[in-house]
Amino acid sequence: MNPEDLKQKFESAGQGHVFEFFETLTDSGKSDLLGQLEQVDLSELKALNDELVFSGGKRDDIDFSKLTPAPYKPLPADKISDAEWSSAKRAGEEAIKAGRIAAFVVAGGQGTRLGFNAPKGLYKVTPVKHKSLFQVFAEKILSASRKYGVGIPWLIMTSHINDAATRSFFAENGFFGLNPDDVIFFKQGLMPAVDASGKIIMESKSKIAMTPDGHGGCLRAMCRSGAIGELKKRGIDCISYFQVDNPLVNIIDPYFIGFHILGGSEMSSKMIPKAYELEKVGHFCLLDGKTCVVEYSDLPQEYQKMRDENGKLKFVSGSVAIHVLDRDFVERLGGNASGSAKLPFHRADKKIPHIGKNGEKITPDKPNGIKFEMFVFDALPLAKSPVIIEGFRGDEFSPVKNAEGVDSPLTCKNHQKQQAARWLAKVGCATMADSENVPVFDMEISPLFASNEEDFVINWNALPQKPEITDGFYI
Ligand code: UD2
Repeated sequence: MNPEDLKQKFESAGQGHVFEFFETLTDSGKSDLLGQLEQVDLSELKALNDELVFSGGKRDDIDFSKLTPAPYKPLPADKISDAEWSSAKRAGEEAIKAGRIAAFVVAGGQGTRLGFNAPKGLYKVTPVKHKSLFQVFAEKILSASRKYGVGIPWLIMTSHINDAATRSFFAENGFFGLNPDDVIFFKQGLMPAVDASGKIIMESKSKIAMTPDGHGGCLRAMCRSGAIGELKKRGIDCISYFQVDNPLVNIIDPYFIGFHILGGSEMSSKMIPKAYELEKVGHFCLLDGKTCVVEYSDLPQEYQKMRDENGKLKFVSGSVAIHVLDRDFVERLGGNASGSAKLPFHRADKKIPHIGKNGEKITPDKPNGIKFEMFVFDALPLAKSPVIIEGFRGDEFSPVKNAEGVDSPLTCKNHQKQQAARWLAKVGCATMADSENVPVFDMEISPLFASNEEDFVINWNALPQKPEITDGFYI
């Protein structure tokens, strides 16, 4: 677009200040700024300002008293002998073998909260071999691909901050044995950040402040980037979604995929009973007959702590960000089809570096700006027949989020050791544990040996000679 027209457009939208330093810029500065401005959807921004900035942006649209817990399929005592769970497994395995499944990780974040200044997926998490999160996921996918004799593409959503470093990491590590053609990277979208009066923040004279559009941005990024088209070409119709911070995730889970398919669901989720009242996870609820997730930060504490008549937590279903999404559903929500519902945005108040009146750089020490993010779980109320199944925490969820305390590298390492000890106990190998029930030995089971308990038992029993279990045990 011609610069004058663009300027006119921004002025009419009350955002003309982005051109304040335009005449002082070099030719390349001018073209950088114009290129950025062309990407901004001013009518979307106006709607977001009206809804989230001028109104304060609180979720007062929810009538919490109308919330009820969402129904889910509880875990049976034994999945293998349960008729419903085993028929789901059969359906899931059929779909995997038929090449209908892709894995998908949202990995736009950095490891900043861990004091690790790189893409979070590079963070080393395993107890013995110190494998990175990405290596663990790659090996889980490779192991499923070998087991079912089928290629399983892996979509990786990066952000403008970590895309190059993520791609180099995979290249330097030979894609951890995966076929590079099956690893599909794409970048998530960006949204302009605004100040309290809804004005776009200038990061420098030639740059507006743009921030990632949240993990919910993956729906439109999958469409824009061509990743969805690639899946279609390969005959894939189910996408197994997970977060980069959870090495315990069971990425290719035939039970989960089977329940999704048999339930005719467009989006399915795993629930894990909350470990404690105020655990920082979303809550699966029903609101006006629709399944939804209400984030811990939106749900008043009295509801997070509420007990039923048996003294059990009423809103017990924790959302741990593990979903299966239908490809057509992603395309409907993330594509350009007019008339189809889109994900809502949420507001997050952040410290955003910017320039002052004379173009000087300012690094704020308290939140000065507002970023707009979408959350993937907001797709649930828009999905046909959503299915929720219970997962077992010890085999599904131990995120690495904080440098210390809960959800830290130490708790995650301990959970991996406990998982290994549990699986070993199933084959009759006892291991010693401390008073907190954490194995005293460091031990690690490679996903390439087995990435779930059932496979572990089969593969262990098939070993002609069983290895000795000592400190540093690795199989
Ligand atoms: C998320 C969920 C929470 C619970 C918890 C489980 C939200 C708002 N909350 O909390 O309900 O399920 O996870 O661990 O999601 N990401 C991107 N791009 C973005 C933002 C995030 O790729 O713009 C990725 C990020 O790399 C990570 C995931 O999304 O894999 C979760 O992001 P987070 O760490 O901000 O979410 P958290 O821990 O607040």
